[in-house]
Amino acid sequence: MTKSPLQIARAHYQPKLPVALQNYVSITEGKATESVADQDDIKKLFPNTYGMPLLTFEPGEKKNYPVVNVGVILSGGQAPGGHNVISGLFDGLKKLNPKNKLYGFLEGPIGLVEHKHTELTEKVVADYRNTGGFDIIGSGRTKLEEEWQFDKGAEICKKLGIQAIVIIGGDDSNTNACVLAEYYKQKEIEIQVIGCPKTIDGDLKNEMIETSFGFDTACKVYSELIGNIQRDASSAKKYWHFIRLMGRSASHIALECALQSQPNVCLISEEVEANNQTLDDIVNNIVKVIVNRGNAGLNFGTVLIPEGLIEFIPAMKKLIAELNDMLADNDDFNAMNTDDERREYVKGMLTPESCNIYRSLPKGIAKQLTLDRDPHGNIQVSLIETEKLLIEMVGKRLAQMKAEGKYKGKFSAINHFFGYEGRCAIPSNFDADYTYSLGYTASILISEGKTGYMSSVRKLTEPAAEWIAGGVPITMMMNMERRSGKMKPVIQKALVRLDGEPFKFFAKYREKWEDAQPDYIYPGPIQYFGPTEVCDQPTRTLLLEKNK
Ligand code: FBP
Repeated sequence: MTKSPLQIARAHYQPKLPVALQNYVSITEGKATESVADQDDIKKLFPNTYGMPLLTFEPGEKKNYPVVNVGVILSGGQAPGGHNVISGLFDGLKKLNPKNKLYGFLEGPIGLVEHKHTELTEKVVADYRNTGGFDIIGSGRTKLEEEWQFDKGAEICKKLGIQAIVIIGGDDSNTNACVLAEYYKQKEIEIQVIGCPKTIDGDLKNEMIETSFGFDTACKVYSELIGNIQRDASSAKKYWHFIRLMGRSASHIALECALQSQPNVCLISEEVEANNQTLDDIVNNIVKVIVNRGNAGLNFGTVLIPEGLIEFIPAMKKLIAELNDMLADNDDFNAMNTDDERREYVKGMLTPESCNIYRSLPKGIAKQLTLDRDPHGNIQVSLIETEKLLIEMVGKRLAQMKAEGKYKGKFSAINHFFGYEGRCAIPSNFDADYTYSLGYTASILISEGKTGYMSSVRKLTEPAAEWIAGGVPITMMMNMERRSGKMKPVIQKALVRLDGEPFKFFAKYREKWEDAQPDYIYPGPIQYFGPTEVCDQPTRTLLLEKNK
């Protein structure tokens, strides 16, 4: 494989580890835990893995661990650092017992079910250290939820002598990891299951999981691009850039990018919902900023849009919920041949209120709302082009104002969608170190015989040596939610908190950023080598959350 000079240099980067992981570990057990909500239901559904204690690692004495074979799965969307979770897991396992073996299941959870696997040796892992992507074993979105799938998984584990599986995934994949751990325990099948918090969306976080990996790098990549666009906009002075950012339901990515680049407008879905805003309200707010800037002769600017926005406009949310229930396993709908046929069917099934909204949407957007759900029953918001919808609506409103003599400026807009550009970037030092530590932590949880835990590394705004590693029972993060028309136990998604410090900081300064004189920041590309204040900074979100 031909490599760039940066790739070659990065291959030699030695990720920083917390002190407790630098040698042998002793484990401190905390108190019994409870789920974040719906305790009775969750306890009933997870009788064998509910209530386990929090685990904290501290430096300890050398121990002799029995040999263990482990299988690892990358699940869901790519996130920078996945390869380093595997490197950390591999190095940890080899250190704890050189006879330990690591297998990778290929193309996501389906690899476990369909028995597609490969052994991950030092030679294989070496090529992927500190690199972006999930290509070492591939990823996929197959949902692991049926007992026959668990049994197929147990079959291949038995064949390969695998006693533990590590699932690297987001909230849904870790929910499934917990269900799998519970099932194997209940059936007395000796396979442990450990989860690892991955997702660029940043919505898998709580008291014990400060951030999911990949969020740092992805936001830095998008912020660089936004900064570059802002510099172009203020040079050419002729375009408004409407930039939709990945992040699924949560607006963490949009908010973090706003903190890093200071755009003229950034919408936060959670605020839209809290203020019961309509699509018209959102359009009016954007128009107000464009008119103010236009009146000052500044016919350019940036608008950041979280990709999940549409789901948070209350009336749209109701429409989407009705569509989700209607389209779950709907063979009639799936068998229809034309868009018109599907449109008529949908209109006939919706409540009158939702039907009116559905009819008012441009046909393209209405169709995007009915595209296939992902295997977890979520609408695929990455496929809904909200930025184009907003450009169209804002453009119409401004044209009307112009015709009425209320606006004299110009409006020319360009749409962007940033998502895939950042998901496989070379991990920042933060993500490279964090993921390596998460993988290493998983190797210890396994060797200590734990199951149903998520690997956790905390105190992340401190230097890596001071980070605290350990394990969090996955049941602790769960609550009951409606999915595909049924109540299910799932890990609670962390949305942007309007009373949280990152949002409060943004809300304090955003009017200034709207102003005639832009206060843009141009963050530039991620730096891997150089002064620590340039190379090792975590996200602004994390720093503000920790009052730094
Ligand atoms: P995960 O939740 O699996 O980490 O995926 C995150 C994400 O990048 C979202 O931001 C985005 O909506 C989605 O994946 C896109 O999915 P796909 O990769 O299937 O197009």
